[in-house]
Amino acid sequence: QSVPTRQIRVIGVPLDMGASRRGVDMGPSAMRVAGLEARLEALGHRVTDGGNIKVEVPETQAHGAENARYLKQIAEICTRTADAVLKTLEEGMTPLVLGGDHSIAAGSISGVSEFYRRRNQNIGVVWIDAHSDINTPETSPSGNVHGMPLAALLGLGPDLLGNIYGYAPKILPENTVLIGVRDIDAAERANIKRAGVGEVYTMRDIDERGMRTVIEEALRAAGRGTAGYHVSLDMDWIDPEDAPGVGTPVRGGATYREAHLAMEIIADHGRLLSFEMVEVNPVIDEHNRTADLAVELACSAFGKKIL
Ligand code: 4U7
Ligand code: MN
Ligand code: MN
Ligand code: MN
Repeated sequence: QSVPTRQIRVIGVPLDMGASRRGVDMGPSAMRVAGLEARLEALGHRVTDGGNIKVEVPETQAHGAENARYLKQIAEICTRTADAVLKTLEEGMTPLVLGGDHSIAAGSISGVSEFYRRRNQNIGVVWIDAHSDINTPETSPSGNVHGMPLAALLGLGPDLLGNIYGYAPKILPENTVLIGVRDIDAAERANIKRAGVGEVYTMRDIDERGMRTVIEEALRAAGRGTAGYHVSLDMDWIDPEDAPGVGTPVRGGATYREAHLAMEIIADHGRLLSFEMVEVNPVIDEHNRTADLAVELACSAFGKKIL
């Protein structure tokens, strides 16, 4: 089958300091073991692995303030990630970022945003997740930074994470869409309003209106007036039946086919600027099947067709 050929660079970010449950630092390895590079190359893409971003071992670090543990270290790792993503785009390649906990999105999206800012363009963000990840240190019930990246990118804070390259916000609320949410904290609801996030599609919206309608509408909002969009895929979006190996499982997620359909439609639209998959936790996975599903979904997002 022929899909538009891309040059893809894989960037691993083996970080788990943003989560309280350990193990998502092994996510990049699990997805590589599941055959990520070869399976994308089988579609006709040219894939190179850029290796992993340097991440300190948490046992060697002091976690700092309880309302945002490891924030300083995470901000540094996100800055390195942003630089790697920016460089990848400058070299004409599509970044494929492997997490790691979801705090890494503050880095990857800063890199994409900076590349297009230098060209006077904005980007959209398609955030696919059971959670809305829009807590600040002030509102977070856990102090886990992986619940904060969207707040940082939209300029609500924490500043250390939101101010990579010295400015905030990185993304516009009207071009930011949430898909698949089903577990939102009370304060996050207020933050979604305060930030003015364009469109939020809950699992109920997917149930009632169908995945096709929801994803088409979401992509339209993310793509309106932008260079295109970054897709941030938290594997806990998918139902734990099909994706048991995630840090924060929540019942009632997307089915196997709904997830593939969303990725297939993303590929059809052809406006994907960069892609990332996060929160795969091999410690609680079953024979690597969550990582394998992540690789399958990446293949669909990069143009794999059934027929
Ligand atoms: B993930 C939570 F309180 N909202 O802030 C929080 F429910 O990247 C969960 O989406 C965050 O997996 C989940 O800790 C972060 C909690
Ligand atoms: Mn290769
Ligand atoms: Mn998340
Ligand atoms: Mn999540």
